Amino acid sequence: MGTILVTGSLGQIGTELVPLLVKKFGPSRVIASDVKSPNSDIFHEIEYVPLDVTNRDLVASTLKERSVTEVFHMAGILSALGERNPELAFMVNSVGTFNVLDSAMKAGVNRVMIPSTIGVFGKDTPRDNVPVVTVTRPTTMYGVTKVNAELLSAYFRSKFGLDVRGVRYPGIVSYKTPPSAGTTDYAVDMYYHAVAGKNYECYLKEDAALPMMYMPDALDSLMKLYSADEGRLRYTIDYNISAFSFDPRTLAESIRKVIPDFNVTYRPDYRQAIAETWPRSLDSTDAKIDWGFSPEYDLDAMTEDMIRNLSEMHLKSQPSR
Ligand code: AKB
Repeated sequence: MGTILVTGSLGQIGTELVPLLVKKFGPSRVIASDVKSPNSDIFHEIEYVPLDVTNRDLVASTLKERSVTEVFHMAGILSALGERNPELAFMVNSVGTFNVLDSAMKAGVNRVMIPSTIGVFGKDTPRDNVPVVTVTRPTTMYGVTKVNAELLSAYFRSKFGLDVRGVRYPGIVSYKTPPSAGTTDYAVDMYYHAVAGKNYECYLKEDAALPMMYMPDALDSLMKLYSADEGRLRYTIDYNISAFSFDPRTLAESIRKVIPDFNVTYRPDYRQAIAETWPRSLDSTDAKIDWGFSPEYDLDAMTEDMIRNLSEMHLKSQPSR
């Protein structure tokens, strides 16, 4: 049994994926990495290596020297930051993904997991119930780099037999990392504000509906796909998955069922233009058929869980009297 390397361990998904892998496979098998150093001792049980995925030699030597057999390549620049810094998005998402795939193939890695995104879609894609195979002509740098990652993954799989798997994630809602660089992060931010007793000014329009999912379902899906029988997989990293769709107005209504006086105002910015190029809903049927995708949380169940967990975190962060 070899080593599992996680890139981007300090990001939204990486932060929760690493402990899950440690629980499942044991601390000796998991190595966490990120371009940044962790602030606290969050990975105390396991080895942490600094890893900039744009550094090809470093990626190659890390895989070889640590006898890596599986990679969860979670390092990535999200849509909003990608528009502010396109070169960084290209370097991390396109060059970084090539470095990981090429090094994995040369090091004889057994399996590489890479997340894709609804960002691969664009204005020419149908808006509703979008299938896996459709028009993918994005207009954001994030989308361009992620289409590139999808094509590279399919290339390494068909040309070299590298087992590469992944899903097109919708917006992911979670409470463990603060909202940061994504367009769908408004949803996380709305919960943070509601629990802190603050109103929220939303940067998307109230009717900007997008496909979404709660983090426990996002992680469960990734692990289901990881364990699936390779022979059943018809796609590479382009499996559509989504639990539900909502717009900011519907999310605010769901939050008001728990926090009745919560209020949201709307001031759309450049992120509204990004959201307008993404579908309202996805067809996840292929993921269900091929590897049993079955999300558990609906919108209100997610809201209850988010508010309970964020309230506990909020209470802990208050100075004691
Ligand atoms: C983003 O908003 O950039 C991401 C995504 C949908 O891939 N959450």
